[in-house]
Amino acid sequence: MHIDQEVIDCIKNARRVCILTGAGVSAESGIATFRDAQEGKGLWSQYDPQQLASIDGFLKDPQTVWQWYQWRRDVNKDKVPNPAHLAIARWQKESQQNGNQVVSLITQNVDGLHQKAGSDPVTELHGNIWRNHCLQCGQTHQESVEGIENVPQCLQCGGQVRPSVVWFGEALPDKAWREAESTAYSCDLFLSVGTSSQVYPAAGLAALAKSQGATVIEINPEPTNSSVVDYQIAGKAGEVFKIL
Ligand code: BJW
Ligand code: ZN
Repeated sequence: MHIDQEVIDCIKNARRVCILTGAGVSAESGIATFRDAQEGKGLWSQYDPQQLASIDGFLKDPQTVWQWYQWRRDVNKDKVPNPAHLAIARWQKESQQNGNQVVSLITQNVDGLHQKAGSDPVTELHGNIWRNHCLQCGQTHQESVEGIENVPQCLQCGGQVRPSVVWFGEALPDKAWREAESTAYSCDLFLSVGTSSQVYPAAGLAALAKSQGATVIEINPEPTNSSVVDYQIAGKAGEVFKIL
């Protein structure tokens, strides 16, 4: 794989880098992307993920949605970070140590693999699949839910326990969204990695960065052709980050 020197220079010379990752960054760890799921691959292919991952879907049929998340947790629990997660974590750490760049990481992923790779901090826009809370009172559910097939009840109020992810029709966590907006607003390089850029408001961050003069680079084997992208690197994240 070849990457233009101009693009490499742009990455090396940036002062404030904002990285936004999506499901594609975890594809090489063996975690199916949302697009894959929609195209009907895997055990739950008869269900529409857009419906399962929605507040309406949970209210209508909490048991099915809960079981889908239990299945995904089971499939994902032994997955490990790939070279892209590791390279981003190393880049972040090195930049913190020598202070030449500020590298901020925002992820739409709920799988926790950036943290497993050692990235810190990580701004989680869509929550985390390994946590649960009560739909009714918001109380964090601390007990292990491994192997639990029925929607657990909140110990505090008896409400339904749900995964702490952000569903369609729900607002993003306030703090995470504010961090994301301010880093996108003030970066000079915005790196969009492994996202189809179809889900808002995350998909609007690149345009926000661009409006403030940042260069936008996209890493995706299937470029999105977004009009805000200045440079496309058409490759798998793990392979691209091995070169950068
Ligand atoms: C590789 C690779 C490799 C493959 N290397 N790349 C019209 C306009 C604007 C907004 C809306 C609208 N209509 C409706 C909305 C709102 C809605 C929305 O955006 N809908 C769109 C579908 C249009 N958004 C919301 O509801 C959000 N909330 C909101 O707007 O709040 C305000 C509000 C409140 C109340 C009422 C109304 C509004 C919430 C969005 C929450 C998204 N949640 C999910 C589920 C998380 C939990 C779970 O996992 O179950 O988040 S949906 C799903 O999509 C998940 C992802 O984080 C997110 C983004 O997907 P991503 O990461 O881009 O993955 P894919 O699969 O789409 O793409 C993978 C890419 O990787 C592909 O391009 C591949 O080519 C690439 N790839 N291998 C690099 N090796
Ligand atoms: Zn409760």
